[in-house]
Amino acid sequence: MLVTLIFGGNQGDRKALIGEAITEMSSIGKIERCSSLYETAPWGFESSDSFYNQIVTYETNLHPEEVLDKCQATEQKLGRVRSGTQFCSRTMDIDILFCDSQIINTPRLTVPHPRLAQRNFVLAPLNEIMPAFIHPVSHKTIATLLSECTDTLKAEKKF
Ligand code: A4P
Ligand code: MG
Repeated sequence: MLVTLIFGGNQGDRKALIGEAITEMSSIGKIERCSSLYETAPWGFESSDSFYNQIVTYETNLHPEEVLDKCQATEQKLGRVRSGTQFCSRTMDIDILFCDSQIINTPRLTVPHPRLAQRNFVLAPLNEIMPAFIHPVSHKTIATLLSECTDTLKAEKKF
């Protein structure tokens, strides 16, 4: 299965933490593609600390819920503190965007990620590495979703 992950954080050494998380997650399988690192203002909440985000695809033999377990263990390892509020500052958030073209709705997992089409910080790096990929629910390409996205926060390519 090709799993697409987004890494993000707005606290601590953002670039180093994302690098560590990407390496840690390579225990699930081989890295296939990697976007640039993007900087974006916080989406959905107020903070002066901007986010870095990066998207990586891995070829893995694990099941989606096992990938989620590894994402959550890696967040913990890199100092994530769960505050209980939905959109908040954090050292590391790892979300699953896609698992091949599967549609998953379980108590723990919604794939494709339900808010990805509303966010430039997801669509800009996705468009860099897989513009022609077809979203399995909306049946639109990433390039189309980006062109239709009304998010006003600019995702700036940094590295
Ligand atoms: N969960 C369900 N589906 C998934 C999935 N596809 N991937 C469940 C990962 N987790 C999934 O997540 C809460 C629960 O979602 C998990 O227990 C898991 O079972 P969480 O990581 O504990 O909480 P969260 O990340 O704070 O919440 P959520 O709803 O994932 O927030 P978002 O939507 O990820 O938003 N602005 C910028 N610029 N960049 C960012 O990266 N991130 C957020 C977080 C807000 N604003 C941002 C950014
Ligand atoms: Mg999350």
